[in-house]
Amino acid sequence: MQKVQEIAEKIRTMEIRGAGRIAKAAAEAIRDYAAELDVASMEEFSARIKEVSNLLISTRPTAVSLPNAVKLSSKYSSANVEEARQEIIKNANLFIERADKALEKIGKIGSRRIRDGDVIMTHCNSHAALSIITTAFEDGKDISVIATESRPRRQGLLTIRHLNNFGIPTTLIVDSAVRYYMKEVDKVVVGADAIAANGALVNKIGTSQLALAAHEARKSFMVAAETFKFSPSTIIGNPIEIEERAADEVVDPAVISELSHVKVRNPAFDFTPAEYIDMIVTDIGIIPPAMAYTVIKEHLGWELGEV
Ligand code: RUB
Repeated sequence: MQKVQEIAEKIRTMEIRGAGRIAKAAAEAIRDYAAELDVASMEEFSARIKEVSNLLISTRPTAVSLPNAVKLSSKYSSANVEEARQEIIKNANLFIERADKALEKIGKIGSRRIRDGDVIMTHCNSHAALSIITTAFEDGKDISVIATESRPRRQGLLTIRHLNNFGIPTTLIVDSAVRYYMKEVDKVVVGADAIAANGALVNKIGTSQLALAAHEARKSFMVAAETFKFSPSTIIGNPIEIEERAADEVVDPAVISELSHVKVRNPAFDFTPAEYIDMIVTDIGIIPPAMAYTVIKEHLGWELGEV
């Protein structure tokens, strides 16, 4: 349990971050917990797996990859502890393998849509979006990137370091300069924390500003998302919760404590409606946002159950 608690804390504090990475970390945590779980009965086994599943899911509320990873990894059908343990180990490993392969596939598929000479704008730090950009570059395309800082946590600094390691010419801008530079951009490529059944995207706060500016300038807006970033529960009307993080990520608490009429809001994600999205690059191919429902039904093994 201690190891799971440590992973959960790392996800909560964002030492492990990015929707894909937290999903993989959760799958690994469940697998390792199940492998060592010493219980006297099947009831106890079920209860303990449920407990760690809930703990992991509670760490960050927006990225649907997290509950999807937990659900797919902790699946078992046997009523025998040893068999159920092996099922969980197998399912978690399958999920981890699927996640790694998905990133590679998204890179290969998405890079075909990148042209020689393209200027690509990206936001925050998405491993799926970066897979497309670095694959295109390694395929010999002469591309450059405009990367946003992504306040308040400045994940853009991770992105520019990653791109620099590949030797990709990159410009860092502040978030408010997005519209100013959009005229120089050919394509926007971003990642996803969740995609709803209606094709709406949930991603790092500020993503919808990139989408609006791209729409206005008639630039193409691509989303890179593994199929496990699609949200099954949106089919039955559940909204996607937007995580609100602490005010001290935005401003020094000492400053605010002096200002009795001021409060600070810090939403971590926002919604981009489907109409601003040209394509979603997934591990099963490029789809229009209108196909989100089909992806959920056919690729997440989702059943309606009790509504
Ligand atoms: C990260 C973020 C990323 C998505 C996709 O937010 O919004 O764009 O998670 O990332 P945070 P990936 O830093 O708050 O976790 O493609 O790596 O899954």
